[in-house]
Amino acid sequence: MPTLHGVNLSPFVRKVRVALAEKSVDYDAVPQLPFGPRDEYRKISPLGKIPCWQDGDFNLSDSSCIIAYLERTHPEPALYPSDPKEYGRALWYEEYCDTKLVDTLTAVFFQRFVQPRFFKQEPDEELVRKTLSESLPPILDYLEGEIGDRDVLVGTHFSVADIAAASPFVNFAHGGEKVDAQRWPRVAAYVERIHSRPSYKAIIEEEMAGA
Ligand SMILES: N[C@@H](CCC(=O)N[C@@H](CS)C(=O)NCC(=O)O)C(=O)O
Repeated sequence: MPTLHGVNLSPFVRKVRVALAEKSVDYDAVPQLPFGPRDEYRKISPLGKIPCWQDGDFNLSDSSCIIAYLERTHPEPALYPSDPKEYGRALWYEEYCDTKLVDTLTAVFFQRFVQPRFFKQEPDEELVRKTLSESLPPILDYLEGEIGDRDVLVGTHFSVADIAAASPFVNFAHGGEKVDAQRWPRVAAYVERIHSRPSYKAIIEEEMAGA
């Protein structure tokens, strides 16, 4: 059985778990923590980061690489659009959400969830306030415009773009926040819609029970 190394709270590990659930792939989970001594782990994940996928002597790091690989090993249901432009857009949204959106939403998660639980530190509420009032609004403005009237980010089918966009909003919820539906109604409804899919719903419920 293949193995997924990582912890469920990671937005990148969650991306891979959702893709695996969508494609009904069985695997073992190894709870590899992202920080700490990792010399042994670096043998399979050279940057020391989670997630890492291991299948026999085949190892692959990085959520985007792992999901692209799974698309070839388990093509159904497709998580990438076949139209070239839609395919390009899906990759772009994945990149944008894995960087700008993750950095911003996990700043809140880190202060409110990680600091008290793992480092016995009070959250820096000034940093949270600045993130919510200054860093986040332009990102949500952008996503609000991109979603338009669609159910999903690209075309008409759920794709890797939606997996990547919805994942860090789970961390945002762990940080006690959600999208202001008055100001960003499309983003708020979109996140709720994607999180209601059976794949996401089961993973979120499991996380919330353990959180
Ligand atoms: N681009 C990578 C990012 C992975 C990543 O940054 N994972 C974090 C945990 S959420 C990590 O392992 N951090 C440890 C480190 O940066 O050394 C992916 O998509 O998998």
